[in-house]
Amino acid sequence: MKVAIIMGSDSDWSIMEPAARTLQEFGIETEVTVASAHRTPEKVHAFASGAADRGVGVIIAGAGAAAALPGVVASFTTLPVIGVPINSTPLGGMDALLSIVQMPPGMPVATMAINGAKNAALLAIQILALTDPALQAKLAEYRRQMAREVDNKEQRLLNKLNQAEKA
Ligand code: RP5
Repeated sequence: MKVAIIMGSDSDWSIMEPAARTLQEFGIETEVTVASAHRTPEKVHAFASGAADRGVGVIIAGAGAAAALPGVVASFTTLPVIGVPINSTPLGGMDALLSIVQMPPGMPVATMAINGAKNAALLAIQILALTDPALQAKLAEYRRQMAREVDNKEQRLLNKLNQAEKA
């Protein structure tokens, strides 16, 4: 199954790109769309209502400002929708975070941290992995690699502290 990434503007791409890259790392087919809940509502409707038929399993929706996009997308599909609030206004992304997280009962959007596109991709992969053992194995290896990196960071810090002590 594919993952669809939709965002409110091309100006959101620098924040959403890590999601696309992470999905690519895991070999997940991805489609990318720019559409705005307020400025191109018909396009959003067509995107979301046709997503399941296009083979999409999870939708990642990023938007800044009065970020209606993830919620509106969710209203047109029963696919899981993961929202990424984007810091693109003087309010620092709090506007988008509150817009996305405060969905009414009955219409959930799984809301990530402000600019949390990478985690959106990982959550999408975890959802797809529920029915894909090969993907589960890749996720397990990803976690092991992450743990090795933390150990390396610790080692680098300890080395630095030891050197400072000797100096
Ligand atoms: C939101 O308004 C978009 O998601 C973007 O974060 C912000 C600014 O859009 P542009 O003016 O760059 O098109 O709808």
